[in-house]
Amino acid sequence: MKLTITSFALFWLLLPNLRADDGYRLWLKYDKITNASILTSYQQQIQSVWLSGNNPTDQVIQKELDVALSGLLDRKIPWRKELENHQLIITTKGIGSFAADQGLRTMTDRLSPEGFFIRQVTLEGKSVILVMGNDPVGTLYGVFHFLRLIQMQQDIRDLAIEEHPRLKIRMLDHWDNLDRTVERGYAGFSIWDWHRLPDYMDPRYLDYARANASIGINGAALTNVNANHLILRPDYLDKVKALADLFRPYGIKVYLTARFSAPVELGNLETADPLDPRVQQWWKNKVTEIYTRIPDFGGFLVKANSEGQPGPQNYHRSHAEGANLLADALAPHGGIVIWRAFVYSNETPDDRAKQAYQEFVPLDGSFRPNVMIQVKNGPIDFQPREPFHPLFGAMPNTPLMMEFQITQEYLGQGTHLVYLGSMWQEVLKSDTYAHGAGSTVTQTLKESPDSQLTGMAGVANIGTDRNWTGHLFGQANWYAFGRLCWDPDRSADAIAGEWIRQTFSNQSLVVATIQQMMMASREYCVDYMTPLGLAHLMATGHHYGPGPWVNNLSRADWNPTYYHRADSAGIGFDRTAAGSNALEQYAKPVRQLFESRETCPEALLLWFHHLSWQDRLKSGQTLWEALCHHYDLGVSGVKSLADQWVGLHELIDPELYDHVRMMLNIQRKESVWWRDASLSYWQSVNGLDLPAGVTAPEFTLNYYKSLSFPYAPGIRPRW
Ligand code: GCW
Repeated sequence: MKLTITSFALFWLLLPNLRADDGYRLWLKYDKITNASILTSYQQQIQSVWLSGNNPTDQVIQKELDVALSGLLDRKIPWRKELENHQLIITTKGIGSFAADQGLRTMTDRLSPEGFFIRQVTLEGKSVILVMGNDPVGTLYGVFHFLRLIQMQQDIRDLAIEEHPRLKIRMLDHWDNLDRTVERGYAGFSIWDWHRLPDYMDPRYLDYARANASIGINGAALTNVNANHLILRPDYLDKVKALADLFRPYGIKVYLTARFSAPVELGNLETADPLDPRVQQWWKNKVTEIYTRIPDFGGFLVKANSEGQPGPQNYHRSHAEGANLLADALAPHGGIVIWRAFVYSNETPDDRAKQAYQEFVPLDGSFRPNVMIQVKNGPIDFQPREPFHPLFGAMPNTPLMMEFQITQEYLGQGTHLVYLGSMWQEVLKSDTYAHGAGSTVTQTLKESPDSQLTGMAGVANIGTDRNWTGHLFGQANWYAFGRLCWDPDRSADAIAGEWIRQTFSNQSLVVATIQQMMMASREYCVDYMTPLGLAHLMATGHHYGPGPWVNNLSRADWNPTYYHRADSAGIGFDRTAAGSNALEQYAKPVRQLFESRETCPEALLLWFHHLSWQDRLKSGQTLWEALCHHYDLGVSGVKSLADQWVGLHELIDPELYDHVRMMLNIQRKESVWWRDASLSYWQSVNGLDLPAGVTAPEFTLNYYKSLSFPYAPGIRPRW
């Protein structure tokens, strides 16, 4: 018996390629290339590697290449420090003799921070592939780019690639609490094991850094914006330092969230007033304490005077005065403040969509030069679809940073396949007309008054789940976020293709099918949750399922009824001049486009307009018919995702296949739930029959209302 077990184990050990894939390796799998002719050709083209530097980043590069090349090429590639034919040369500008080579001079001169080139060149008569970075991290990025090409089985003959990031700050915001819960996290607990840090360094930290570096992410705010002052206590700073040290060779800077009231809570002062000299001194000392441990600390991310967080307004000071307090403390060390624009007041009865703009535009120009304002993609809150935030382009004297939400708080959380690349692209490509046609959101991000302060942040979807993101396709959103930060003009479709090839397979049927699934998925989600420009219809607290009927929350603008405004006559939020006039915050051409019902894209109709149920849309359908039709499209869309997936059964790793199949089954049921609950509610309001061909909801409205999910993951803690 004993013998049988041993030989069984041995059998599995000897056949590593048969091991099912649990998703842990993300898009860095490095499995042997199965196509024999491609494998042979790569083996011929990469016969040795020369790494010319030896700094900590080079050491990271060496390890990565060792694992990657021996996996992909199925043989150990020797390291040699002399020029050979068919060599892969990894070097950094200013190191070694390659940079001085006359023929390479122009290219080398052109390199910019974090940039790299990859070229097939002939040096001293030897044909080599040269990966050269402007700086060590640029070289690392070049190496990951090269490995991506191999993983995607691209032709590596005659390479002539030159890349540099279009945005400087490319960061993940973790909404991770010190007790390891993650606000809006659907992939288990926080990967930061604060209790055991700094002595126990979970190997995951390294894999986290590798994954981020592989897609160009260079910053991480480790803690929740609903902040805990304890992170600023010396023992916690030691823990943060351990992470910062580990991330440094990967080019990742650490940021922390600063709780505005920390001088009171931690410093025993009786005030946190930004104009009080004791408070200013406290922050200066605290920041020095941080930089003593972490010389390249990135800075603070702050949520202030928003949803109960303390802030300068507690002391009748402005957001600028609050941000500048921290900026002054950070400036001598080169740190920055990232101040969030996600504010809406308890007292203001005005349309919530208008409030951030009202608060921040008057402050344009009054922030210190090391302050960035972080603006959510839309004016409300990471909904399945929102128009772009009117702040983009409206604060020309202040660097604005995009904030996307990678974690799918409002888009099916941990169980729905929704590729966000296409949603982000839609926002980035929107024309703000801030300086005439062509001022896309991307353009406004690039045109920061300080060319060093451009950036994008994404609320992370990472947790302790073995596959990091809960739903395997959550990995695609992490990946796409990084790739879009690097180049916001890269197409979401192409990024999906890259991710699929590295995650599943290079077979064209697999790539084409999954690409199509991904690109369609977001619109399906919009259709079964919030079609035609509706928003914020999720149930209270968890935001998971439908709750369009909710109208009992303490604040009007937390209630779905506030957002849809449905009654027996019609539905939608009038944001034209006749209504809240939120449209006045957009440049004229945008305003005009949205103001007229004729030209307003149907996808945003009920965001900007209140319509009667019987109004006719362009299709000739009444609004009610169109709404029902969209819910159906969403539901049938998810069914088609599930069907397409089944078609890939034999072509995908069985464990990954099953994982996604089961998730799609949940999504299928829940899309029906969303449609049925929503339709029952709308019917209870408008008294209309369902149009012919629309399936009646399975249960009564009371049933949908009765559902409760007290333990749904990611619920924000009460404080
Ligand atoms: O989307 C809302 C979330 C809150 C979050 C807030 C914010 C961190 O429901 O959980 O708090 O946005 O962005 O600050």
